[in-house]
Amino acid sequence: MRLYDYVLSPSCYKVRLMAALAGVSLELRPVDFHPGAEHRGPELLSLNPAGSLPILVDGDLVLTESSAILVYLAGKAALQWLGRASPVDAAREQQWLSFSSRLTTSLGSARLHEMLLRPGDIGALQAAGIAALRELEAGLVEQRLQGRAFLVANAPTVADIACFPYVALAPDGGVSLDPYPAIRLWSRALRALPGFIEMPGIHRLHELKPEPLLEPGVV
Ligand SMILES: N[C@@H](CCC(=O)N[C@@H](CS)C(=O)NCC(=O)O)C(=O)O
Repeated sequence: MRLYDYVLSPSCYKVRLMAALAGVSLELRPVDFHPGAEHRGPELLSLNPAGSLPILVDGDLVLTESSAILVYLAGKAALQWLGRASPVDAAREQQWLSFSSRLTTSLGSARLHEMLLRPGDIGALQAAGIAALRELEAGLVEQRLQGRAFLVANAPTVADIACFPYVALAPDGGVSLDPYPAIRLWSRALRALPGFIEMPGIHRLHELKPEPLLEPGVV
């Protein structure tokens, strides 16, 4: 499988991370995203008219959209990463996969604004990012109260991988992760998974802070 990849793209990192966790080996095809904008050139637009990365090619199959690629990798190599134990789990997985695109358009756009000087209303992007983080924090607190350490179940699913990178990189866009202890514990749990790989440039300071106080009996 070939991944059209940009090393500092959180969306590409989702795919690299899922592949590493699922034990799938990828052939990486580096794309000159910045400054070359190769993803908007004729070769890559013929694969993905939306002009975005990642793109996965597996034989004749061309897949775009990171969430779809995560589902494909899990379906091929790691079915336990699909939250399909019940209709509720399947629906929750879809809910968080959809939610992950809000992280991309808020925290991801704030990051591009701050790091690559992309135009945009940084205040509005940060506010949207903070709203999304609060929603994620509330969801994770609710899960912990039910004894679950991840977004769908007590084991990670593609939904966790879809949400993790843009959250972990929020400080690049000027959004602090300090107010979110449940996000901190969730990030740590993901980082502790066998096969976890880092993304260059991802911030770890948030996760190195002291343990938050938790209610007794909560995981
Ligand atoms: N919905 C897409 C969004 C991916 C995305 O935003 N990718 C960024 C790189 S991290 C991109 O290609 N942006 C195009 C651009 O900024 O020109 C997905 O999840 O695959």
